[in-house]
Amino acid sequence: MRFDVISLFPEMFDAITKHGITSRAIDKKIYVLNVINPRDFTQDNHKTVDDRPYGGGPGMVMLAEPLSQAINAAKALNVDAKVMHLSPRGKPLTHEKVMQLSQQQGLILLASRYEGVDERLLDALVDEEISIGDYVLSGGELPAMALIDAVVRQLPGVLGDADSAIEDSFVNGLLDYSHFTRPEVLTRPEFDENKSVPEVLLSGNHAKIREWRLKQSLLLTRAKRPDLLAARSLTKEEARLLQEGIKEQEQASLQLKGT
Ligand code: 4FM
Repeated sequence: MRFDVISLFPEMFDAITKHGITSRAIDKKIYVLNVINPRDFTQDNHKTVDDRPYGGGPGMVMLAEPLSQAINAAKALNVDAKVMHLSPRGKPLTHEKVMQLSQQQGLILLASRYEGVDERLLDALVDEEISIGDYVLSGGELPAMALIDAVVRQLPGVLGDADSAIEDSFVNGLLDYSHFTRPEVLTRPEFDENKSVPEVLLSGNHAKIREWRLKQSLLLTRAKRPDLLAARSLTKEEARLLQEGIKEQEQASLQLKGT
């Protein structure tokens, strides 16, 4: 897959090209990331990329001219790619949308800055607007990187077995179960010594461990993201484990209250 990103801050993308899974995937030639700087397409001595808004008001607006040239350069390198603008006014980025984008040969991502972009540029050259959430950031670079990271994780050969399993747990509409590692007892005062690692995880009984984890996932999702549970139907096993888990939690809380 090929990403061409339009950004005034190309170095920011080192965060994903130089670190972790997204860096490894470049080494494995699973995807290519190229950043195009609209400042390189300016003609004036000051390399101007923005100007004051018509009608007045605070802040600056990105000029259509350098942006259109940058996008056209990206289109020459990434034929047939859709141009996506990262913006709070866009459609929410969801797991489903990420899966859909991961089927594309290439994407062109416009990461804008300042208070906005000349609307005529958006009308002429942007195919789709995407938002990563209902809050305002200082630019589209972090949203573009969030999108690239989420999409690259879905490309064949990127995730090892371990990471794939974590992914599966959210894909199935439930939160991941809780994890524990060594040592078996934590002794610093900030840790509750009575909260030991669940026995079943030390048992080596893999059928029981699987059941415990599924029950944990169901209980955690009910407690932290009831909306996810409401949007999903349960298998017979899941319904049984959830009911068992709720009863166990009720018993435990009664014990604590000393009844
Ligand atoms: C976007 C700043 C456009 C300036 C932004 C301009 C955002 C989000 C976001 C900041 N993008 N989801 N939330 N961008 O806040 O996608 Cl002109």
